[in-house]
Amino acid sequence: EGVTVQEYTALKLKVKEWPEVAKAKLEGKIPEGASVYFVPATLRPETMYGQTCCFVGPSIQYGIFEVEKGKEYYFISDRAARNMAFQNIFSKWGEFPKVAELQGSEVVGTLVNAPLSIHKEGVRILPMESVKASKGTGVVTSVPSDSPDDYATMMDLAKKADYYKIKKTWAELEILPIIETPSYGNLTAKFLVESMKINSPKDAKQLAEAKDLAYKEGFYKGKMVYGEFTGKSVEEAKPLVRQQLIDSNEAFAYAE
Ligand code: A2H
Repeated sequence: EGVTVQEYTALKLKVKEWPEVAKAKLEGKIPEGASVYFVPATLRPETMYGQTCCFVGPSIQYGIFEVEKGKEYYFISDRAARNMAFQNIFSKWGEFPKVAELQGSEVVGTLVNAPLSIHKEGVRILPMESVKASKGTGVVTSVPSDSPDDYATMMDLAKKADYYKIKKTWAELEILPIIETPSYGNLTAKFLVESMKINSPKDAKQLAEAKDLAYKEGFYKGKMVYGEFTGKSVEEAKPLVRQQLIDSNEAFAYAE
């Protein structure tokens, strides 16, 4: 790990409906009327309009932590909960009460509301093998227009839906153009994955290269083509969208 601090935007995706496995395990553990949120950490808040699902690592162990008793609960890794407890995110400094433990595979299929996403009906929690337990919250929201990892994973999930035990339609939501770039058009991740002939989310080396290209082009040359900040550069829009999400209590700052 480096010495620089990563300033993430932690987004709050509210649970609308648990799958049966999770529902059974959570019986009696979350008070009636409380809200549970999946909390992905992102570096690209300006792309949140295009969220199509949210990833967890299928074999990672997660917790549901009590942020405000009876009211607000977060689904994140233990490591992230500990970090958040020292960033004034929980009600008591240094404390992060865990009310339930779940493995990623047990929450696949959960329906959540993704703030700003055009998919107002909600998006699904889906599995991604490359999610690292040691980074962010262990939860990653998926924006296949601008993240090559997300794009490659969504394609694979749709192709092998039975193998992943998901409904194919969960991985086939519309991919929204959000950012126009001079070199890669308005679906940067799709363009790079296709032109670099990346066939699988396991092509780690090529995906790392695509991620680097996408990030640089998007940040330094990208222009918004969707949302309230259409016409602004990505550099300008990024802090504006972030602040808007924080002000509406749909996100908070998280650093590590
Ligand atoms: B980004 P950095 Cl549109 N495991 O958000 C794997 N990847 C993780 C993760 C984890 N535990 N936690 C966060 N991430 C992803 C959006 C996005 C992201 C776009 C384009 C690029 C991009 C939508 N996914 O990231 O290593 C999250 O995906 C490429 C840099 O801390 C987060 O931002 O620099 C980013 O990686 C954080 O990566």
